[in-house]
Amino acid sequence: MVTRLILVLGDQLTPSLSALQAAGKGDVVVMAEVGAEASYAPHHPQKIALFFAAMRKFADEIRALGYRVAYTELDDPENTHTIVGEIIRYAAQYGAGAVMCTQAGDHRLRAQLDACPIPVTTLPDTRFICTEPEFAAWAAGKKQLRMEYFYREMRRKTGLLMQGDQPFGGRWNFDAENRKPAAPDMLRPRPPRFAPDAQTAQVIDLVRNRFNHFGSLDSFGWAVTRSDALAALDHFITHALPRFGAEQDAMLAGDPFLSHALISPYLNLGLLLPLEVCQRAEAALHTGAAPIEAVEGFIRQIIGWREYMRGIYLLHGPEYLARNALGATAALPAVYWGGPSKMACMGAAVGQTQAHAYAHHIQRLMVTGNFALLAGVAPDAVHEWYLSVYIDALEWVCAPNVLGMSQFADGGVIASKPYISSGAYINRMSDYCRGCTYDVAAKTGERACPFNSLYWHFLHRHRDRFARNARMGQMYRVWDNMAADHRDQVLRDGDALLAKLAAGEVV
Ligand code: FAD
Ligand code: DLZ
Ligand code: SF4
Repeated sequence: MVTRLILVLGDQLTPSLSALQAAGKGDVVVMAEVGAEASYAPHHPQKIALFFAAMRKFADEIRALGYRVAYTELDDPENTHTIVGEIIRYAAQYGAGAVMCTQAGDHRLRAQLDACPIPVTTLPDTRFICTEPEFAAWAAGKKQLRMEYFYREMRRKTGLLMQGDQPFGGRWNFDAENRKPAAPDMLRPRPPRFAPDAQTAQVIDLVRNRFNHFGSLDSFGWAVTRSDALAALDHFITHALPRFGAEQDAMLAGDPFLSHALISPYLNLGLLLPLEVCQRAEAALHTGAAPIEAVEGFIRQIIGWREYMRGIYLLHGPEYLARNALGATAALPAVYWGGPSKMACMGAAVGQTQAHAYAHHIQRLMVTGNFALLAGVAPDAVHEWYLSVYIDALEWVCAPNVLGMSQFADGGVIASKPYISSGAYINRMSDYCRGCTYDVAAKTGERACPFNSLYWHFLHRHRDRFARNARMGQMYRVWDNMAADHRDQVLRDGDALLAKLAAGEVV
């Protein structure tokens, strides 16, 4: 029988992966740590360490299941440092004439595999709930796509939180009960930290020596096996899920994690599967361990937002990455890479990102994302930053979140209006402003919170695009009713802030 190579990528660490299920006797599984994947963006060192450590553990796990595995370590002298290079090398070594793999998540890698001189057969990635053709069929002919309706389809498809054909509890969405502002009693027991074993410690040393990227390795405590990822999930369901909904938008300077699950890297690497995660959350509802608003909110993030983002990314193809609907061109301010800042919220969000490769959704959307959008930063630079610094960042999920949801660069495919706010929102949802050099209540002047003037400056400079948006008309009416000299001062302050940022001055 002709030997085939079964390529397993770093985010395909699932024993039930379609390519592994289709492998036959004699086939060789190829896994490779390569420079090209570790540096197509300047990934946070914790992210590289997580991928390599989890890949090594997974290779051991499937060897124990009986697979033949050819594994390339990063510092293997024969390493060609690209995925296709490693396919060619192992094909020669094993006399293989064909490759099979589960379809890669990113357009980037799909294109490379399409151009591989050895034919690559791809199988669908069945770990997702919605298939690529199913999403395309759902989207076809619709003028406007909305996540909420897609989510209902996924509820029907999975049977999650359903009673017959009706939503459990009589409603599809319990968001009205969620989103409480920050309060000191939201501090929760820290999420579990998995002390690196000798093999993972070796990977951490390798990454420390080889990659000089933004981010610290010191706090590395991510699960690198499925069993530890399941323990992390159990910890979340027991200790944090009951409070998840109410606290999901809150931000506290003293707690980077609050009631968040910290499972996105495990889902994205394939250590956990979306359906099993949701089923465990649903079980907590039925045993009375968590309320409906928490469980529904959590399940919506996974079978709703996560699947929807993937669907949009695949539907729009690689051209989506170049979108820049608002024509933003500014450079990313140095604060994003750890430079000094007088803004307490930016300092906190970037600081915890550097320390843990993690920030939760509202920090990403309403602090760092909001600031980049108001400052007119080029969306590809914003995307590169998010793709680099977060532990869970893969292009298929990062690009629609950054370019679509956060930066409105897709012109409204994902968000019906831009996610922008003045300092008042951040003040309401966090305790950051108390420790800030700026005054969140001041609208103009040197000490005024930068979000305040930049918010109105953004609305003013994009008036033609947004004034007729039904969800934004009220804000334009508020602006138009302000005294003309106040508006002029706000715009002058906004100009001055943008000029300072352009000159690389600390804001
Ligand atoms: P929780 O808040 O506990 O949520 C539970 C799960 O829901 C997450 O683990 C995640 O799998 C899923 N989820 C929630 N919201 C989203 C969403 N918008 N898109 C996809 N999945 C979602 N998520 C990534 O996985 N990778 C990224 O690169 C990424 N980049 C983002 C960039 C921006 C600008 C924004 C606003 C959001 C981004 N997200 C990304 C979505 C979200 O912020 C993270 O999934 C979440 O913070 C992960 O932490 P958690 O596991 O504690 O999540
Ligand atoms: C993110 C990542 C990193 C850092 N390194 C590797 C690697 O060395 N080898 C590998 O197979 N995968 C890695 N990955 C995950 C890939 O980037 C991911 O599979 C693609 O982006 C999905 O298309
Ligand atoms: Fe951020 Fe403004 Fe609050 Fe300072 S005052 S923490 S800049 S929102």
